[in-house]
Amino acid sequence: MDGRLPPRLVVPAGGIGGARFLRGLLDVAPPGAEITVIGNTGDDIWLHGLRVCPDLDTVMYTLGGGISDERGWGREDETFTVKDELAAYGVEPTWFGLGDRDIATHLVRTRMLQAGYPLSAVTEALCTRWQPGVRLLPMSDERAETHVVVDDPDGTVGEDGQPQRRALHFQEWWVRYRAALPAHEIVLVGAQETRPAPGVLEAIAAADAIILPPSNPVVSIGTILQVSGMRQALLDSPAPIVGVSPIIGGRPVRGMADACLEAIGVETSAGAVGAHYGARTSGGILDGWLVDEVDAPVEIPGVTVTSLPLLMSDPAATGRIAAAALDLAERLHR
Ligand code: FO1
Repeated sequence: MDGRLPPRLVVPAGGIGGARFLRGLLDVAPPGAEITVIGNTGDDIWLHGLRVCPDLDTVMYTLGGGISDERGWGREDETFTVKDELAAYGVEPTWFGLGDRDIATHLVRTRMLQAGYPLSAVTEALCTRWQPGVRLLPMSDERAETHVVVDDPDGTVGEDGQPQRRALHFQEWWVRYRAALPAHEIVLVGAQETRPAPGVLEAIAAADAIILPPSNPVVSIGTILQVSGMRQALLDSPAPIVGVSPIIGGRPVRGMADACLEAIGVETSAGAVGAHYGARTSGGILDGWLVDEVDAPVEIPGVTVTSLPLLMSDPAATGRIAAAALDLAERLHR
């Protein structure tokens, strides 16, 4: 990173996988490194009058020490009394795990949004408490939500005898239906109205390295790339862009990225996801790509591919993966 220490790192990130990777990156980054996280907000949802931002909260809680490690989302030592009371009233939706401690975050966020603060200011305020050790920016202050087009789960059939299609909010598809309903299309509703949040473009332009963590390539990284101007800003950045495969041995490590990749016609493999992101030299966004040894060798023209164990089985393993990503970025620094 042309000797300018401490390095400025930019990490577009989704939820659980991205947050876990960031914990390792913070462990191994040179002292004083400035890490800016561009958080996915396509998963955000209005629930019971509260604005819930799952991926921003997962990064904030994970790095701030409040995450439930066994769930990977929401708070540790959590209770779901309010959720149960809402269900007792027969108030839908009942399928989303709204925790009592977590609700405080949504109340603060909702009140600030309704007072006119942009999501970026809300996120900064919430992070004052959690001190995540990174600058957490939403990808955009404008609202854009991921919806998934499926055959109506109620089995409704149209006049033409074909299953009726419906757009479900991503959370309903992901949480209620466990992404088990085949997705005909995944759409970021409102993408055209989005702009990168304040500070995002500046961070990308000033970056020494941009790291794509093993987040969901479709509904997390893919969503962030749909924010107007985001992809171009990454391409214009002088920083090398290095990605970490979220797929090991043909399977996602967590979550259901395979259901998402199937929806966009991309094979669930480290090579196919790397090729999907594409080489920056041919209009894609990658200079480097880390794959697990079980998937090696992976050839992507224009992309430097290295292999190492990619299972983030514990903080030490995650640190090694993050260090390998930084090393590759160092080697690729133009
Ligand atoms: N994921 C689930 O699988 N079940 C849940 O009930 C659930 C609740 C939840 C509440 C708050 C939050 O911030 C995240 C929550 N998640 C839940 C995870 C979330 O749906 C996904 O992590 C992201 O949206 C995808 O990365």
